[in-house]
Amino acid sequence: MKSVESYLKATLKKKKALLFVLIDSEASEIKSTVKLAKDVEKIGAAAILVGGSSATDQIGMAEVVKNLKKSIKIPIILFPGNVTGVVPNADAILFSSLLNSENPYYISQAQALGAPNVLKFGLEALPTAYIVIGEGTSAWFVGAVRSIPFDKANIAAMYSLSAQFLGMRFVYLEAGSGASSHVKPEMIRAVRKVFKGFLIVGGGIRNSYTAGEIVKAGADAIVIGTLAERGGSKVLNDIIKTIQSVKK
Ligand code: 1GP
Repeated sequence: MKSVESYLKATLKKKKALLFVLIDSEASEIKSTVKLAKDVEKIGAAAILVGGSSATDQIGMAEVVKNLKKSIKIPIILFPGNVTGVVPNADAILFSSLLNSENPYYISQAQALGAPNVLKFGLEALPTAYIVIGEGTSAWFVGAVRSIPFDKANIAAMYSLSAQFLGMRFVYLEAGSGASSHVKPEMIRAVRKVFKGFLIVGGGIRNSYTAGEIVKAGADAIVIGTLAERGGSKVLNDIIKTIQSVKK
């Protein structure tokens, strides 16, 4: 694999939209985690994200990533909620700044503390603006987020434009894992108008209709965690089919 970023771009060109499956390394045993990753690779997921805002067991996460690496070919991309989310053997990391945090630790300090290990472990850094929408989720709470209301599309667009001007090549619009509401198509459309890079949308996506609407609005990749963990492989199958047949 040349680089994860070029793989993602090339795969996006071919498939029109990508599915990333989020694995919480603390949610289940290694055996079932590996099985889940193999299953979603088979149905066409483009990458596995490992991490989340409340995954803090670095040793456990390193073990999960090591085992995943032996079992699947699609890239393993770290999705850290803190410096503890930087572990060896993954292919890349969403090197993210939580742009709408009220705590500078999540905007630039954790990044500074984590950067030496990103280098040491040879992880490809994908510069990402992480923007949290809505309230009440772990990402919102842990990240000390000043959340953007779901209906304030223009504010999300402003943050995304600033991400572009800051040179970030990825934006991740996050409603939060298990969120009762997903990011609305109107907001995605507003962001898509101004942000030219790779647009990831996740949180609260539970069916193929929603996934299709999110991709139609301009998302390049959607992230599914909770549904995959609960074993929704038929729904995941439908989601992949739907997002890859959507006309943007
Ligand atoms: C959370 O966007 C991801 O970081 C996935 O969310 O668990 O709601 O699918 P769900």
